[in-house]
Amino acid sequence: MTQQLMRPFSLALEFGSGQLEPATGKVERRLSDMHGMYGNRQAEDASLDANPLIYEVLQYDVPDENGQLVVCTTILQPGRIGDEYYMTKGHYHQKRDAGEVYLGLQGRGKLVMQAGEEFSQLDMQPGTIAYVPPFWAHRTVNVGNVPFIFLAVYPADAGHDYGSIDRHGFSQRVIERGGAPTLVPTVAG
Ligand code: S6P
Ligand code: ZN
Repeated sequence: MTQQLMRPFSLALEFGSGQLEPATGKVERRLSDMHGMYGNRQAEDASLDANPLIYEVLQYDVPDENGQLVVCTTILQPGRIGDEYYMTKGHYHQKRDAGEVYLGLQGRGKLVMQAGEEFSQLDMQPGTIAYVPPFWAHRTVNVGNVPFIFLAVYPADAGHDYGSIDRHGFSQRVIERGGAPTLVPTVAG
């Protein structure tokens, strides 16, 4: 049960930049925060000196209690490591039965998801509402030339399990082939 009575609040969202006002939390992930996640290790090493900003998450913090909902935006930059598009780390929710809703605000992305042997990918653009059902690991990929920005809403007690993705990854990667995003099976090792 929710412990404290929260006051209702509203936030101002700028669609073009993903800025939330007010925001109380910000996560920044650079290439060095995603070691080993891209398929081409040489290309990763070559980009590490510049250590580009890959994405930011802005949110308004609420207590991580049952019943509370987190609202946040992700701003995923355009770019590639080798031929693989910039992407988020990806995670399962620690509480596996917690789902999530994404709303595309700007740019073009893919939402790749995996549940055991099952794999799914959805195209996202401004106005796309994507549903991440319980039990699916999820990662977003920027397949366009401008920042891919989306809003997410999820249970505040969901938690994030990055370890399983670190160890096993997703079964498919999104790479640029002949100028177009293409899904290819992840090569083991
Ligand atoms: C949280 C939600 C998103 C991601 C964000 C960054 O449940 O799915 O806000 O946290 O897109 O991705 P990641 O995989 O680094 O948390
Ligand atoms: Zn999530």
